[in-house]
Amino acid sequence: MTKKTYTDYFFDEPAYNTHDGGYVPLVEPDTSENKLAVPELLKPDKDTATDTYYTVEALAGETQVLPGAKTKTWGYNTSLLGKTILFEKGKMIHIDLKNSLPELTTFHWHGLNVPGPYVDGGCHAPVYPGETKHIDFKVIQPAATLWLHAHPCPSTAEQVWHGLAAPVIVKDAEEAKLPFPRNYGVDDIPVVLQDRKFHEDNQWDYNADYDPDGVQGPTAMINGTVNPYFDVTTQRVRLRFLDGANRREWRLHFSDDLAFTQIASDGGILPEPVKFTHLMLTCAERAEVIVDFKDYKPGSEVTLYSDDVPIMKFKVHEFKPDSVELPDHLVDINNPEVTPDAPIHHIVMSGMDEEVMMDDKKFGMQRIDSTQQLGNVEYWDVTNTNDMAGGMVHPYHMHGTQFLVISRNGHEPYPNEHGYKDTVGVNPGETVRLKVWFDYAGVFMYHCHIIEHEDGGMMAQLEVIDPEHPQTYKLMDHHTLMKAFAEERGIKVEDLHLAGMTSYEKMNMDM
Ligand SMILES: [Cu+2]
Repeated sequence: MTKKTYTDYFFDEPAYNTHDGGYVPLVEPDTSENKLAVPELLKPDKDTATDTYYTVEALAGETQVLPGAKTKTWGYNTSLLGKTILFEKGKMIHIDLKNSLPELTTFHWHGLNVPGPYVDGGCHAPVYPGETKHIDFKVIQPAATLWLHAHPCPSTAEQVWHGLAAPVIVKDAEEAKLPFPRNYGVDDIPVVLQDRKFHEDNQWDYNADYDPDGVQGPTAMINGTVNPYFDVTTQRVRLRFLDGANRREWRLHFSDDLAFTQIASDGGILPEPVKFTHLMLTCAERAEVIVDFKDYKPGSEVTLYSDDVPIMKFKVHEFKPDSVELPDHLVDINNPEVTPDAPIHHIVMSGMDEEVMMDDKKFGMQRIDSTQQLGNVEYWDVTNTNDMAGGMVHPYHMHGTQFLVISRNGHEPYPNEHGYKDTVGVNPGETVRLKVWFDYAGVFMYHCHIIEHEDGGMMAQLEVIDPEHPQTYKLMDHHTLMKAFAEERGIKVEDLHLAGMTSYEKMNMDM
């Protein structure tokens, strides 16, 4: 495989979140170590050669995260985060979306190529408390690590903070032929990176910690586990990293500068594996990596850090030697020609705090900001104009597509950006050119994935139009949404406080 080992994070150092005035540094927790929780696989209600049926239930519960009082948490089919949901390419999937929470939520399939806006599960697909909605779709994309999270703007950030985020794994025949570890829970695990602040009685308090540039906490929480360790029982371990934090960037590296190999990005397997010692993930990005423990003896420990703070340990046990080498070339990437005469989309992310905007506007639920014809392949030039105090990296995400990163300010993308992505970190002063196409018509959102920025209005939506089958969509409106939240809480709309709305109020704008 490729010989070069990269040693940097690629992103612009002056824009790291550590330079943000409101940055909350990670602190090593002073609790005893805990075995890493590996989410169980969600059991299908029924599974045939062609169809899989699931019930995904959003529920409120309590979780023993720290010693002492349990933390009030939300999750999918479990009290915190969610069971891992498996999809097989080519199959029809049927899901009952059940909301057992005290308030409305949506079920957004981040990274999944499905029709918008209802199956996609953005803000236009509310499921009210006590209600069950049903979706059906076909899995048409390659093997990848995706995720499910709540998306009821402007309360997405608070619901994700409560715990509504679950790993989703897509499998296919091509991935199955590659020499990757894939024994789930043993040598292939999701690693959901989040951070929280624990208040009195080990509770989370979103409003107390609110920051319009993104809520952070000093304690790293990996798969819902604080101070975790994982037992390594095979020479190679595949980690499916997901930055599931509201705001935090993770700058990952191992003790001894142990090199590791990225094999997949957000939307699937990379064309070539990329070896490095350091990896930065911005919010919502995924990276599948293989770590080779061949140089470690049983009894030794390997530590994973973010910046200088240890966040997870790997305890090495006896394992069978493994001489598998990754091939230089993993998969072919479909890189279609741009449609002649297609327009180039220009997207500008600007501002910080309550002033965040996309194209000088805040998100409007009923406004379509852009259109693209189904079947067209078009360039999207995404600019981050934010240069206040070094600026910040905005992770730009599009629903309903896996795009290709073509260039950064006219230069080659980073070495690990040659595969499909749905989220890309854009540095201050940078324009990232994307090549974008859609498999389905519909209304899809695009936004910064610092979740407080998206709730605060750094978000817009496009309609993908199939001229042969024109459709109209019932889009959620702000009044209906606020009324529903107020009713669920038994209060008047005037008394309703949703953190994200403060950004609109301060700028005298409507959603
Ligand atoms: Cu942002």
